[in-house]
Formats: sequence, C-alpha cells, structure tokens
Amino acid sequence: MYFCISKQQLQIGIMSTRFKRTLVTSALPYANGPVHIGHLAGVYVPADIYARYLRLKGEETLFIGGSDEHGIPITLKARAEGVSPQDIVDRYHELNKQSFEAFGISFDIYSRTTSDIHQRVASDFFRTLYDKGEFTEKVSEQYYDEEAKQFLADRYIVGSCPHCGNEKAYGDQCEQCGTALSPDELINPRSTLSGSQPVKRKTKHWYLPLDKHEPWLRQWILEEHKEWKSNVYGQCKSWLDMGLQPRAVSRDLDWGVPVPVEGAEGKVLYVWFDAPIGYISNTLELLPDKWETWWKDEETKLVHFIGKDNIVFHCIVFPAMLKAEGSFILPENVPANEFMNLEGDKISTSNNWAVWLHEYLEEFPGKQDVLRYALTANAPETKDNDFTWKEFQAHNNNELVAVLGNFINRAMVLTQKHFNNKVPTLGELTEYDRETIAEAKKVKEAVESNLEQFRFREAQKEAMNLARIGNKYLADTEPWKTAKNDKARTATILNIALQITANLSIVCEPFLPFSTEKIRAFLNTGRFDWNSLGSFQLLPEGHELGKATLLFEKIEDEVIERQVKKLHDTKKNNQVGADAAKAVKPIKEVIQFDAFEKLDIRVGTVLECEKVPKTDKLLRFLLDDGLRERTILSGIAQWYPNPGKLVGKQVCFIANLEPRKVRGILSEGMILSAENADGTLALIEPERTVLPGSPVV
Ligand code: B3M
Ligand code: ZN
Repeated sequence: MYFCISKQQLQIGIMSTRFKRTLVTSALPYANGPVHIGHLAGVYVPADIYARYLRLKGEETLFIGGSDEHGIPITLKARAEGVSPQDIVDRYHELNKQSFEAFGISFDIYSRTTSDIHQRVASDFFRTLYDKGEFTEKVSEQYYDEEAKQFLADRYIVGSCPHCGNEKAYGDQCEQCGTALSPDELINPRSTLSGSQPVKRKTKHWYLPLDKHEPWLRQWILEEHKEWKSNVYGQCKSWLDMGLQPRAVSRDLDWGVPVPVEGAEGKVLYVWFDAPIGYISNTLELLPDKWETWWKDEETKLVHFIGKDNIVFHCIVFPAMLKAEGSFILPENVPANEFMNLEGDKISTSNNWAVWLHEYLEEFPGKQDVLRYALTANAPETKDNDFTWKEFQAHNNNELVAVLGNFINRAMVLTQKHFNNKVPTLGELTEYDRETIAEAKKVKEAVESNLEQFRFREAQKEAMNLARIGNKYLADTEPWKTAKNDKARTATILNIALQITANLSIVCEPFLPFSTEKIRAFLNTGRFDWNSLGSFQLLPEGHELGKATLLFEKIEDEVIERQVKKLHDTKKNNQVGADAAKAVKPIKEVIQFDAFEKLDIRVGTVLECEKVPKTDKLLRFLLDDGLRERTILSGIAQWYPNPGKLVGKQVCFIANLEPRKVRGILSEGMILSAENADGTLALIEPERTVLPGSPVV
C-alpha cells in the first residue's frame, strides 16, 4: 500500500513552511449605505472564520478592514440628501463598524479612507509611481458642465439609451436594458447637476499601463496560481485573454485624495486606486512601526477576501500597482465568492431588497451565530446562492437546536443529574467507544484541510459532524438507561460526551464564536488552543462544570413569516418612494423676499373653459379676476378631458406675467398647477371660496 498525496496537499504543505504570518484583508465596503447579509456571506464571515482559525492555531495573524469612503456613489447619495459626502461617510462608517463588531467580525482594525493617514499613504503611493515613471499621461475629451463648472463623472450624465430608448440612461449604464454604456453613446446627453447640455473639454489624466504589466501577470496568475478558486482563476484568465488596457487612475472630481502633482488641481485619485491602499494605510495606522513586516516581507502570506465584482481590482490592478511600486509582496490567494441572492432575487440596496445587519440585530438579538451559521452553510463559494428565511429557520431548528444544542444539553443535564455536575471518571472503553473517539479525532484534519482551501461550508459541515457523532453516541449508548444500574459505564459515556463537548468548543469557535464562549462557560473552562483538538483529556476527572442554559432556541413559523412579509412590504413601499424621490426636483437657488413679492399671484373664478381647437394640450380659460375678465391659456388639457366642468371653480394664476400670444390668442398670465411624480398636473384651488382677485400671500 502506498499513500497518494494530491497536488493540493503538497502545495498546502509547501505553503505552511514558506510563510510565517498571514495578513487577511476583507473588501472595504463603500460607506454609502448599511451592510447586509450579502456582504456578510460573501466576504466578512469567511474572512473572520479564516482569521479566527489561524489565531486559534497560534499563527501570527492580522485581519484588516475598513470603510471605502470615496467614489461617485457617495457623492451621488450626498447630493440626493442635500448633505456633504463627509456627512454620509461619517454616518455609515459608524453604523457598519458597529454591525461588524456585533457579528463578531474580529478585525484588528476597522478604519477609513478619509483618515489623514490614508490620505498621506495613498498620496505618497501615487507620487512614488509617478516619480518612477510608472504612469502614462493622456489628454482626452470629457464632458464638462459649464453651469456647474465641473467635469462630469459618467454617472452624472444622463441621456437616451441608444439600445432601448430609455431617456434616463446613465453615462455608464442603462438601467432599463442593462447595457454598459460610455457617455459618448448617449443620445442628447444632459448633466444631472444643472440639467444643461454638457460640452466636451480637454483634460489630462494619469494611467496605469496594465498592458505593460500583462506578461508577468499572465505568468504569475495563470502559471503560478493554478490553485486559485476556479471562479477567480477563470475571471482573471478571461481578462488577460482579452488583453489589458491602460487604466486611468485619476478623476476630475472634488471628493477623494488630491492628485499630488503640480497642475493637477481639481483632480483626485480614482477610488479604485486609493481604496486597496486603504489596506496598507490601516495596517500602518495600527502598527506604525511594524507595518512593513506585514506588507514587504516574503514570509507574509497576503490573502484578500472579496466578492466576485472586485476580482479584477484585486488580482490584476492592485498587484500591478504593488509591483510597480516595487517593495511590496503580492497576494498569495484571493478567495472571492459569488453573490448571495435573497428569496430568489438579487439583493438590491436601491430596492430595499436586503436583510440589513443593523435590523437583524434588533429583531434577532443574541442570534448572531445563527445568521453566521446559516450564511456559511449556504455560502456562495462556487456559484450564486439564495438565502431564504425558511432555510434560515431550518438551519437553526434542525441543526443548531436539534444537533449541536441538543447534544450538549443532554451531556450537561445528565452529568448534573447523575454526577453532581462534575466530570465523571473514564472507565474501561468498549470497542464502540474506541470507534467513536477515532471518528471524532478525524474531524480536526477534515476541518483544517477545508479551511486551508477556503471551503468554509464544507469545513463547517465537518465541524458539525462532531456534534452528530456525539448525538449518535448518546443515542446508541443510552446513558439515561445505564444510569439505573451501571454507574461506572454511565460515567465513561458521559466523560466521553463531555470531552466531545469540549472539542466542539474548539472546532466550532471560528464559525460560532458567541456560542462557543457559552459552551466554555457551561464547561467552566478557558479557551483551548486548536492543536488540542482531538484530545480526550481536555476536561480532568472531577472538574466542576458550570451552569448550562439553552444554547439555541427554536425559531417559530410566525417569526419567519413576519420577515418574509416585511421584505415584500418594504420593497413595495420603497418602490413608490424611490419613484417619487427621483421625480422630486432639487430646490432652486435661494431668492430674496422682494423677488417673491414681485410676483402677483391671485385667485380667479373660471367663467369659461374649453379646449383650443387643433391643439392637444391647450385649454383656454376665461377668468373673473375681480377687476375684469381675462383670458389665459394653460397646457393641461390632457388631464381635464371635460373642461366645461371647471366652470365655477377657483384657480390660482400669475396676474403680472407679460402677456403672450399663443396660436393667435393673447394669454394674460399663467394658471398654477402642481406636477405629480408621474408628470400629471393638477390645478391649485383655494381651500375655501374667496373673492375673485384675492392675492395669494
Ligand atoms: N468599495 C467595492 C465594494 O464595496 C469597493 C471595495 C473596495 S476594496 C479595496 O464592493
Ligand atoms: Zn437601454
């Protein structure tokens, strides 16, 4: 017989000797909204499991997180709310930091890209590359808003989509037909800042010539990192096969890290240039004297946890930046995940189709581990997956409660009942005991090898397997029966069950950090290290146990139904709200009171009202304005198909607007209407009848 060692095992073996420490980073989420289960499932829970596992093993580990606080989505959100970008990022940085903390995401630091340190580090990084001649410069024509006096990011330009005709397509994408666009493709482009037609202006930008980096990137990824997850490797390969192009690393914008070069006033670093540098600046903020060991020593293993939409930036762009700088290490692995959908639909912030972490924490207090568990059990590791509340309930009720909780509870309660809550003596072992112990000892390696290959759902399954082994052992040995006539046998069974419980407190720790803390309290022990996993001497005989409470509780159908309903309800409400919000125009610039006073708005009584012949939109009103009869034309015919019915009503009109001839009829003023979200118009009437000619004040 001979042993067959797979290539992957060989690589793991080699890796564990080459590296002395591991630097774990997780994508810096944009601080323009709260984080949701998709973030947790795809990035933060796996990164946390990995970091906790390494620490438990006693390996030197650093886990870096933080907020990405630059970029267009943040400036757009700020504009929409009429606040500053800083207000937005202050709000969400705090909220998200707290959510992560509450879920036990064990960052060593969670800082932000608006920090002074980051601004300096990112700026210096750019300057180094600039001085080394690693950028190319190019002048190109970009859209410029002459009224707002600024260049327009793609998202700030709207126009008609050349593919589907949607009049509100953005300069980077049409949200109606999903086509990626460039601003030049838009028909009749307009600036969202002022509504004016933008003009083309020349502007200079700096580019990272990725084409120049392509040869070594091909070798490094395609040849030297064949072990990367196939979704990551595949995406890199297709980027490389398409051929890399130079990428602009600066933008004309006033929110970001200023480009530290003379003549670059009004320009900032492109958000995807400064954001990954955030990993470096956050390390430096935490360890001002030792950060370089983590970023520049070949014995550091750098691992980036991200979602699939960030692959190109972490596998191609950022490595090219690091290589161009020259003194940094490159990532050893980028275990990107696919997406987590929710109840069959893509998670969408704008449609409020999400489970927000801060809301979950309010509605399921103390149940962070349940969500961690359910998300890992269904992690989108190789394909997009779907989170459903029903499955969440099933994971809780059928696994955490019925398997893990039930086993530990039985071991604890029986020990309390029959052995005065002290670890009983291990007697002679049966063949079956030995088999059970041997099975239990295998769990360590199974969990480890999965974790080291970033297969978290398999790893968690293997960890839970230990609880299944324990449950089966109790069911087969029936200590509640032996207790009646064989105390020594019962003692052996419960000793084994308690040792399994102690092992569970180790093996489940990376996945369920809150519950394992409880298990340790039940057992009245401190934390065991990972390497003692598999030992059956964790709890000495006679050791006094703590008090056991319920580890997990059943989640009832009503609770789940309420969540599903809430999801559907908020989506509906939000859609109405979102449409209205889009239609609400920004407030015009401030005017002085005398400008308002110049307008003479009055009430008139409708004497006659009819459609102007041969027009679609125009109604001719004859009003009693208190002094005389006056004619006014108004473009509201569409919404008043029976204009005769308006006779006798009172309307508001501007009395001192310069008269204008339309279709041969002199219109003396303007009738006021309110414009609805959908563009429909409604006349404005005084709430009570007033004397014709009464001014509106
Ligand atoms: N903020 C995109 C995202 O949140 C971006 C990640 C930056 S990682 C350096 O998905
Ligand atoms: Zn379209």
